[in-house]
Amino acid sequence: MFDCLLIANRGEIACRIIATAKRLGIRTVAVHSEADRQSRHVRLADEAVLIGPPPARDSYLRIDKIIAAATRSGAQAIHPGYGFLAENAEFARACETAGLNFIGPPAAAIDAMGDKSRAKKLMETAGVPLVPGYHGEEQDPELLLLQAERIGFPLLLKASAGGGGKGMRVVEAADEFPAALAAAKREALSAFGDERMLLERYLRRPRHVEIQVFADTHGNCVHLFERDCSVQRRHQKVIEEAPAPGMREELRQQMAAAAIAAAKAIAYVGAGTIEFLLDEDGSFYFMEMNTRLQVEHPVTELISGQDLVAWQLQVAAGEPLPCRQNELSIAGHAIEVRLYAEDPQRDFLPATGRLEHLRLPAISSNVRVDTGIQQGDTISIHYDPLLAKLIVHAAERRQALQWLRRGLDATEVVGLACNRDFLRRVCDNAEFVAGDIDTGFIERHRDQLLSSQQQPSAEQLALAALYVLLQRHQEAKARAEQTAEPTSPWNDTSGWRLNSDNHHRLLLRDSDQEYVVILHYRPDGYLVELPGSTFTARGELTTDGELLATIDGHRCRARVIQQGLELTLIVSGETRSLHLADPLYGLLDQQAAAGSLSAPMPGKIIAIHIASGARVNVGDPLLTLEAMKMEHTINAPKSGEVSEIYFQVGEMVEEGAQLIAIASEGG
Ligand code: MV4
Repeated sequence: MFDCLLIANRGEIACRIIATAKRLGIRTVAVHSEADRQSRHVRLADEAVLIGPPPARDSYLRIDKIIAAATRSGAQAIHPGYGFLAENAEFARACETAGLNFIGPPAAAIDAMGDKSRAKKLMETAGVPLVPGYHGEEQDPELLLLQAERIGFPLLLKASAGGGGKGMRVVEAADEFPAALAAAKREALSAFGDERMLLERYLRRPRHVEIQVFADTHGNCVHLFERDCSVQRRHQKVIEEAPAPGMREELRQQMAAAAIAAAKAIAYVGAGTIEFLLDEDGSFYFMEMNTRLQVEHPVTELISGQDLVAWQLQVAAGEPLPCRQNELSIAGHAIEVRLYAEDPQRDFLPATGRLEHLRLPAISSNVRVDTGIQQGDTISIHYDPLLAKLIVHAAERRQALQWLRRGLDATEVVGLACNRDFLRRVCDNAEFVAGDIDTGFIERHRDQLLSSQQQPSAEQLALAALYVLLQRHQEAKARAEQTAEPTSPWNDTSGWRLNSDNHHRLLLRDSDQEYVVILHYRPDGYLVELPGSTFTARGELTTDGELLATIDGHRCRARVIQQGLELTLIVSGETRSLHLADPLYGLLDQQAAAGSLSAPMPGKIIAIHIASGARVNVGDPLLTLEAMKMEHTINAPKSGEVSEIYFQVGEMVEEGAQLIAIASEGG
């Protein structure tokens, strides 16, 4: 086995590989760009080598720099992970030339499967079923029409140079074919510079089911069952699971046999995945073979109990496969979701920003989290927006789905948009819950899954307002404890008054409108007044900042992250952003008539801008209060003479304390 392994990747997969290498007692070397100096994979590795500026083409794709880093660090092997150079035959060859072990298949296998039409021909020879179609070189329109009529309709026109769903056009009937062919050729020529077409029978509601295979250098090849990856968006997998819902054992064996035949046809070594289209009638067809470890490999690991990265290292070191086929079996059900930095409300545009707050679910025997990020990281446009993979496992799919819901509820990302709420909604979709999934799932349920956020509920507004007041009192209490008389009634920040309806008005805004929330202090909490509804509320902030609240007798837990005046509320599967209008909002005009000004919240007087007896005009700064880690300057709500200043600089004031009296003009 190797003594030292260089991981030519970043993010969650680099961290994941390092974890297995450490477990096997292998020293690890990370490579990183300038942008990743402080990243998690660098921190976890035993050694790290800077290989260039942030752009991948100048760092993670620089074969020369990676090989040099491996040679210099004494690594005997390089693990490419997925993406970047993982399916780059030139990189595999460069490793071998440098005397380094490339943890992956032979370069020839990468080449063979990299060319889609060559791959199809190889599969056909190996007896792997292909979608009925035509993949020939002859492109005469007349011949293609004859081929189309042989294949039957509906028919799919695919650009040979296309891939990943690009350059596909459905033709419903023969009379549409000539025009559709001409249009498809034009599109392929402009998109790929190559107008060659292949024809296939169109499967209307296929599932994407893939088989994990593993081969060693001793002629052994096994499969580790299937994964269903049908829940995709624009050909990007979002949810993967194993085993495939409703998979019959006979069909599983047929697909697995075809996958192993495919691997043997190209003398495969290492971890590989054969992707199939599974039609509604149970027929399946080769789509493509991936010659790398896939993002979604954890669901296979959880149902088989195997560590596929350990298998990769053992096979690369010349050892035989750790298991024979009859020693592998399925235990339970696993589901993986990909937490992406992208904004579902903006057509999943990749999101960038700083992870101001990040909490990922606690790991357990049912919950696994593979991530390469940590709170405080900046997510840039340089790399794939995958933040983390949440993988759950349980005896039955229904239970796994329950763990997934709880895991997503416990996922908190503040500072940039992510697809958490979208994933959480999938978990409640009836078809998904029933396991009735196919590649058209997301498109079919787009409205439900992507509906723009409704107005905040009364409960959400109350929770946000409750948090603000509890946070203020917590800060004031902490400050009061630093004074000479922490128990003085003046330091009582509960805000409760005998014989007076002491209350607080907050103005909360979301992207569409404003909400005034009035909280009336009550002996056991608050009476919350919203337009059209009032209810009781009380709560407490736990030591780790969680809000435990009881709203009209309904007890719930919420997280509120405050950055300045921006509030992010995370409660029961939903993330809600609210803006807290200036705490002085509305107070000044209320108090103007009274001619006195009281403290809008507990705080410390840090500046007094006028002297007693001075004449002031509307808007003149009077004094500045420090509260909630911010400075709030109180300006004159009316013209007049300052008749009384009740406090001095440095004094603590409680909420509601009278600060200044202004005698109106003319007495
Ligand atoms: C198909 C198909 C239906 N019929 N081929 C999309 C990209 C590439 N993976 C192959 N794809 C498809 N090929 C025939 N004959 C439907 C798709 C397809 C799809 C396949 C797998 C996963 C997601 C998909 C989303 C849309 C369309």
